[in-house]
Amino acid sequence: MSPMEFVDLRSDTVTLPTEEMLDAIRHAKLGDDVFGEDPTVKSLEELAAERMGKEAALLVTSGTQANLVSLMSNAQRGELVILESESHIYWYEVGGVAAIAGLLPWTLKSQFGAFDPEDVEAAIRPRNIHFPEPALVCVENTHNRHGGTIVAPKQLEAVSRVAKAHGLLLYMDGARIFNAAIALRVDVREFARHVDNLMFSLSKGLSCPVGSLVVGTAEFIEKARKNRKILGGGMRQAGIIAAPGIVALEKMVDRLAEDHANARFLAEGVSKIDGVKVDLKRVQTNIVLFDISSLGLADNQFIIKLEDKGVLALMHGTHVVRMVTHFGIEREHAEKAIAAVAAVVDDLRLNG
Ligand code: TLP
Repeated sequence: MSPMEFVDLRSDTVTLPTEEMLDAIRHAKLGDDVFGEDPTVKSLEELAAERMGKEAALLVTSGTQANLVSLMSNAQRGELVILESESHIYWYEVGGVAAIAGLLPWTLKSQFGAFDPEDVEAAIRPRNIHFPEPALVCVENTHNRHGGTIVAPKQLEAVSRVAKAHGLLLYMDGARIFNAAIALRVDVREFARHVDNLMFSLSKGLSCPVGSLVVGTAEFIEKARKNRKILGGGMRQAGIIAAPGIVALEKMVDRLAEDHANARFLAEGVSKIDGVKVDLKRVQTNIVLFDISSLGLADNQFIIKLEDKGVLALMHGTHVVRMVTHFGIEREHAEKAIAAVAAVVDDLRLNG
């Protein structure tokens, strides 16, 4: 919960560290991680690699840095990267894919985040003097802009088959991959095994203050470590970031199921309100999107009115509101959010 007793549903990034995380920070054994001497960072990286069934991992400052480091480590400047047209990398990462990694983004539409393998096949043009070299395919799981939707292991496998057949690598922005694993009740390795490398965030549903992990082969992580350094992401006593990450992997993964149950409750409640449309099929994890186009409000007007009722949310495009459940949001807060949406809609009706 944020200060002032707002029900803060803007993002799972607003989560605060648990007492156990704060204790772990206080007692972490530290060293200079640029010299490879921080034992807590090493433990977290080993744990992350083991959880994903990969050889090695690298702690980075943010999800955006994780994606950028991974793009740089998976492809050479001037090469082509296939991105999902609503992906976080394409929409929200300041164009780092082009500006810094120097890659040509080639976007494809998808069904809730899952590419049709035939579309991927068609996008990979034959080697030709006129064409950029295709290097990489990226998937996002869960998919943020589609509403926290899951790309199932089978769907990943189908894309992986096409990528492999053409000598391309497959990378997953798995910022919320543990949400996908918990929702489908499968080991997270079931997702990770179909991609060459991936990242996941500590600072979202897992409640850590800072950090993401890039995970893959030892060779890839060595390149990623160097690319992290060129981006200024080499950290010194980073054990204070890693310590809560270890707590998160051990204690905060299973509870994501509560966030999903609360998101479902919230979505069903909001879907009963006249004038608000929710696509319940998309509510698969901790994100709820609802369409308010019939209310005829411009820009942030709905969000401002919700805030007056003590609930914080974000606009997601012009007529879609996003609410995200997370640690600290209980059933009663979801109830309060439903009541607030209903009250805003009622006020609008009364005041024309
Ligand atoms: N997403 C944030 C905002 O940037 C929109 C959020 O509130 O959802 N990949 C995915 C799939 C993400 O959702 C995000 C963050 C990132 C990468 C970037 O992570 P950070 O914010 O740590 O750089």
